[in-house]
Amino acid sequence: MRFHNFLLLISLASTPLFAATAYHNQVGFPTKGVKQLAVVGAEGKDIVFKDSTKQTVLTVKAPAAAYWKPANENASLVDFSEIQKPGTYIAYLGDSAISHPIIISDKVLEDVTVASLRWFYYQRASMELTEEFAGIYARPMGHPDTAARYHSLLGKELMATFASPKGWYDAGDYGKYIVNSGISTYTLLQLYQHNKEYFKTLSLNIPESKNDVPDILDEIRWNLEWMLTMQDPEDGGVFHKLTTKQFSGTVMPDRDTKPRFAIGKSNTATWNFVAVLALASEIYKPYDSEFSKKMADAAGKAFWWAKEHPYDFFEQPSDVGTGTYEDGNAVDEQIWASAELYRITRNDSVLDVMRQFPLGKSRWKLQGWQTTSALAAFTIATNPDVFEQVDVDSAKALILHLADDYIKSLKNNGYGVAMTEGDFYWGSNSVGANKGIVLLHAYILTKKEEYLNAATGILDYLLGRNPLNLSYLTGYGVNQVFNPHHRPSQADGIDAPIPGMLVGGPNKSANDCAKKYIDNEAVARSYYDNACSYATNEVAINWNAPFAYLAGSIHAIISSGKTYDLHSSVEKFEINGIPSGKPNFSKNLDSGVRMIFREGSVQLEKTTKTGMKIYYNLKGKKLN
Ligand code: 9MR
Repeated sequence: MRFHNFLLLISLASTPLFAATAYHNQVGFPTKGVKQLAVVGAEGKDIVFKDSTKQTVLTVKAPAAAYWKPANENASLVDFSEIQKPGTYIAYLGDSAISHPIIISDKVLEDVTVASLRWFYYQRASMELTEEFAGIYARPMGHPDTAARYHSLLGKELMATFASPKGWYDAGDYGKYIVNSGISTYTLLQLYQHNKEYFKTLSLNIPESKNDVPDILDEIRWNLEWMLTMQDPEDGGVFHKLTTKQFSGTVMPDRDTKPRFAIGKSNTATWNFVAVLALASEIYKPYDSEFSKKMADAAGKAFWWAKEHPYDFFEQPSDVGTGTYEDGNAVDEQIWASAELYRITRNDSVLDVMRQFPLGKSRWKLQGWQTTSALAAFTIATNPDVFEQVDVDSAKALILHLADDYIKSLKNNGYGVAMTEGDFYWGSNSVGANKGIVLLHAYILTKKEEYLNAATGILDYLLGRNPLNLSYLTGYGVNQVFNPHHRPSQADGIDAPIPGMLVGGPNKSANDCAKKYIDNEAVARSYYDNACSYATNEVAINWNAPFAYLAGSIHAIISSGKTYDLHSSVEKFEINGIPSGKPNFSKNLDSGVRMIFREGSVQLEKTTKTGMKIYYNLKGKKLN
């Protein structure tokens, strides 16, 4: 009889009666800091945490299950922050192990920070990756870009060439795009700026590791040097991108040898260039004053061009098929660029340009390659000694409004992830990571733990606390993504993809081979781990950068207990030739405007929310 009961118990343990699944960060948790997992099917039951010797270290009653719409599921958020001893643990429900190994260690977040930053090295154009730094992923140099051409619409001499080497490949493709590399570079510069002490000594094991400059700055410089080559010396405007005319096949970088062209010169690229180089010039000054001055001067020159060309939006030429990074609204870039340039120059006419469009409610948007007001807000709010109170107040309002909105979305959210259904578009993982940055900025401004904890929840989501039970970072986690859309990883003949890449993630509108996986009821499941899915499984520098910020800042904050000093002094630069006056830019035309040829003249076309088209002449006078 006894024997019989024992068998019954064993069989029960493997029946659905006890079946529950715990979703959690599969890479690990720092010893301090909040630790949570989401359990489906365990409401009110005891979750028992055992260490590697099977000793129970903590028992937590799973709280009432709560719904999280993107997963279309009820889950209980179980907090085990009390465990603060490094080690490996397993969560049990009854006799069943319901988690992956739960790792508690002060190294784990540093590991993923380093991996996600090292990926930028793997993305370097114009450089051979040697075994010493790239290991099995060593490869020949690709894209020297020493004789790039100008697309015919730029109106340059037909056979003219220019040198545009270095920079990072944008994503799974080999293009280099100013707008996107700009925000990526900026995010990494901020990561350094906000956690200087930590990053000063962090080694990335890259070719420049032995010099006296922090490795993260050496890596960022690779892209800054490329960005500088994209400024047209004739007028200071910045080319939009440098790519082949069409995407290459799935080949290694050195096999993509078609001519590369500077394509378009745009206001968004130029403002973006100003913002990034202004911040960079301050950060690099202690290490290389000449390089720093070069960047500050380039930013000043570009500012002048952008101001004079408010309507020069990028338009994809008909013979080009590479990424567009198209944006019919450059107002947010104008605010961002002026805030950065004002910060280092204190030039009043730059301040005027910044204030032309206030950071009012219509600009309370999450940052991304197309929306940059929040970047301006970060800078203004965190530099109260540079900007006036009225500007600081509206910048703070922007950040705290966004952050509080994300906190609100955590109420009755069983996964504890501050993401909503609307976030699951192309690159949703970066939407999460960028929300994490906003939350960390709110933390810098207020020191309220709930912001830091919410940011940690998003990091946990990316590393496994999601309904697919998947770590979205290549090379990390028990159950990790394996087949990203990334040409080198697809073409190198090595099974495992290059480590440290964050894939785009679930996308409810994916229109590629992932289409059959779209789950309209549970959008966070709309994902396909297959290289054919660029819309859910590509990688990109503007997704890795916010991931690195999130993991790196959380690690630095938790391990040092310190955050960015709001009153650190700012270097002041003298830049010649910044003209006074605001851009000739009508307020009415602030969004969705493009330049077209119509009825025999160049006109501006604005599409209203209802789809109606309104036409203006170049001075902003309404024509219909
Ligand atoms: O990240 C971009 C996403 O926001 C757009 O919806 C998408 C379609 O235009 O393009 C993404 O960017 C891609 C770029 O155009 C080319 N390189 C790969 C980028 C990531 O997929």
